[in-house]
Order: sequence, then structure tokens, then C-alpha cells
Amino acid sequence: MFMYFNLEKILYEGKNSKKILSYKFYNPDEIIEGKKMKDWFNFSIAYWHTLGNIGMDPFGAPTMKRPWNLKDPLDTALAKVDAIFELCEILGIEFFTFHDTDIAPEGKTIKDFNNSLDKVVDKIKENMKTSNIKLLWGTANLFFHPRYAQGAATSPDPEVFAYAAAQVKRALEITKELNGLGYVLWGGREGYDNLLLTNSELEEKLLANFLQMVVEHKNKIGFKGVLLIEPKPKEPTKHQYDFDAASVIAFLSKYNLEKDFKLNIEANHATLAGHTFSHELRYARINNKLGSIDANRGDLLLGWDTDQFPTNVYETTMAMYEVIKNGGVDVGFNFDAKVRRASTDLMDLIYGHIGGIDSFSLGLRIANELKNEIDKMVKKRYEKYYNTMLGKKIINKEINFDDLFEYIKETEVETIESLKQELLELILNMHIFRG
Ligand code: XUL
Ligand code: CO
Repeated sequence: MFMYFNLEKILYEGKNSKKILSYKFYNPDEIIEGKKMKDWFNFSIAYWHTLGNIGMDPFGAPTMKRPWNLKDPLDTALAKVDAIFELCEILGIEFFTFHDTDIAPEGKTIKDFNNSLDKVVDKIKENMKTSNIKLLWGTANLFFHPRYAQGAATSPDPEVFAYAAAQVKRALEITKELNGLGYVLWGGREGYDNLLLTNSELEEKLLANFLQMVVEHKNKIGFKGVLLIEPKPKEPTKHQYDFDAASVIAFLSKYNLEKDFKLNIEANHATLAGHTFSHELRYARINNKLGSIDANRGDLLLGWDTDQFPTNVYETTMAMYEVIKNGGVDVGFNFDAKVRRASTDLMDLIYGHIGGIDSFSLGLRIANELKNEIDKMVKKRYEKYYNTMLGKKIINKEINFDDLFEYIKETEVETIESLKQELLELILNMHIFRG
């Protein structure tokens, strides 16, 4: 029935099933906290890692042979369309994501590129007619080609700015034509390698101007999806301007762009910034900026963006606690994750996605069970701000330094109530071990 994979569809069988090729925790139509599981997630396959990755790394040649890679680049692009639809169908994943350069060969000019994009987009539209599979978000690749070696919007050469703008214009239009729920901007080369050679004021201004043009074009074409910025602190540049959620939010507010963008938080980018995944989700959430998630994980012992499939249920539980508190995300969960270079079988792609989906689904179930207990503990921890005069006055700013001095001058303030972190950890483990 399928072209590339000799497989049946992967279905939910429950946690006691012994069948590897089944979901133990992901039951798409089951209602959790008022919403179908599949709607909590909008899981998505990433074109670049799943179809594009052939196992190359800076130390070694490709390790993987993929049946959709043909001699002619356009034939390959068209074969990949069938492959992504097939994979979505098998895994029961309803969305995919791509960079413009993932779906079509570039050619010499942007006009050539747009011609080949048109052919592939037509095929995607055709396939969409007979399936339930949709675009989660689109993006433009402004980091691979040599012209972007010194940045795209922040390049010292305005022709590079123009090229990047032309790419984003078309990628936004395609995303709209395919009814994408969002559009992502990740500025891998928008940063610096050498600070002394960098005009920081100019580069910041260029980036802001670029983002303002993105918003203008979005409005001009009537794209209704969510614009998303994906923070990452470094790699490939030494320092990336979209460092983390906090720096992106400060930048957006400085340039009056706060209402136009939300964030796409990636787990491995959070850890590269020295944060936890849940820290970044929390910071985005409390600022009403949690728009979408790139679901993956890094490796504690490797200092780079390993983009592994998520398997750590502690991490997915804490992430889903933030997502539940946020009422879900606007866009979805994209597996920005790839199989290891030595995992060369096509089947490894299937194992990776099943593992990622089940890890997040179990995280959702556990976080949902846990949240009332956690919320109770947090509420208790801060209760004096709500049930004492002093606390209320501080919160409502009805008190000043002189009043506070008068209030406290003869009181000994020694230790306060225990944090009870170990109790919290016991509760967490109790739920996690139970599954
Ligand atoms: C790079 C990364 C990108 C973005 C899209 O680290 O995460 O794949 O998600 O450009
Ligand atoms: Co990403």
C-alpha cells in the first residue's frame, strides 16, 4: 500500500502492548483536559531532518541511502513530496514543516528557484486534496548558501539583504497558499563571529527593519498564521542575536514588534543557552509568547545542537506542564530531530518518531495528573502575598520604603518556610514511575 515503507499504519495500543510499532501513550482522539490529544500537539515531521539528512557531519561522508534521492534534483524534490505524505500517513502525523530549500532545487537566481518551487508546491497541493495532511509552518533557509556566510538581514552587503527578502517573500506566500498555521524565522547567521569587525548598532537596525518588512508583507498578502521567531544562542555563529526567549522579547519590545511575533521554543536551543527547556517555555508563556515548539533534545556531554528525538519523560512532563498552563500552543510540535549518523535504516526514522510522540504523550498525561498538586504547593509558597496586609500592600504598590522600614524595624526575620523541593521530587517520581 505504501511506496517507500513496507508497513502498516502505527496505531495506539495502550501501555501494556508489547508491539514496538505501536503507540503506548498517544491516543489521538482521547480527550485530555477538554481537548483531543492530537490537538494538544499538532505533531509535525521536519522535511530537512527526515528526508534531507543523509548522515553527513563535519568529520564524515554521508552514511544513508534514501530511495527518494534520484539523479535529477527536481525528480528528487517531487519524490520527497510523496515520501513526506507517506510518512505522515504511516505515523498518523497530520503536519509537516519545511525550509524553501528543502522542497525544491535552488538554481542560479531567485527566479529559477521560484520556478522550481512552483512545480513542487503544485504537487503538494495535489497530494493535500486527497489526504488530511497539512503544513504546520514554512520557513526560508537563510544560512546554507555561501552568500549568507556573513549573515542574511545582518549581512554587510545590501544585495544579500535583498536576496534574503526575496526568499522570505516567496516562502511566506507559499506558506499562505498551503494554509500553514505559522511562519518561522530562525536567524542562524544573524549574529557575529568577530565583535571588533561588527557594526552592532547597524546590524540590530537591519534585523529590525527586516522583521518589520516581514510583518508588512504578511499583512499585504493576508496571511493569517502566526509569525514565530526561534531563539538560539549560537551555532553556527559564535553569538546569535535571537539568543533566548528573554533577549528576543526585549528586542521585539524595543522595535515595537511585540504584538506581531510569538516564539518557537526548541529544547536543544534552550540547553545551549544554559537554560532548561521548561525555563524557556515558562519565560515565553508568562509573556504570552509561547506560539510553537521544536521538539527534540540535546546531549549533556556534547556542546552542540545534536537534535535528537525526545525520550526524556522528566523533560517532556515539565514541558507539558507549561503547555497545559498555556492552554496549548497556537501552532504545534515539530520534531526538529534527526536519527544518529550511524542509524542508517529507513526504519530508524519510524522508531525515532514513535519514541518522540510517546514521550510527549506520556508527559502530557503525567503533567495533567500532577498540575493540581504542583499548583497547590506553589500557591501555598506565596500565600502571604495574598492573605496578609503587608503582602497585599506590596503587590498593589500601596507602600513605600519608609513604611516598609517602619513595619520591619523591630522584627527579627530569620529563616522562612521550607521550599520542600524533595517532597516535590517524590511526588513527581511517584507519577512518572506509575506511567
Ligand atoms: C536550527 C534549527 C532550524 C530551525 C528552522 O538549529 O532549529 O532547523 O528550526 O530554520
Ligand atoms: Co528548530
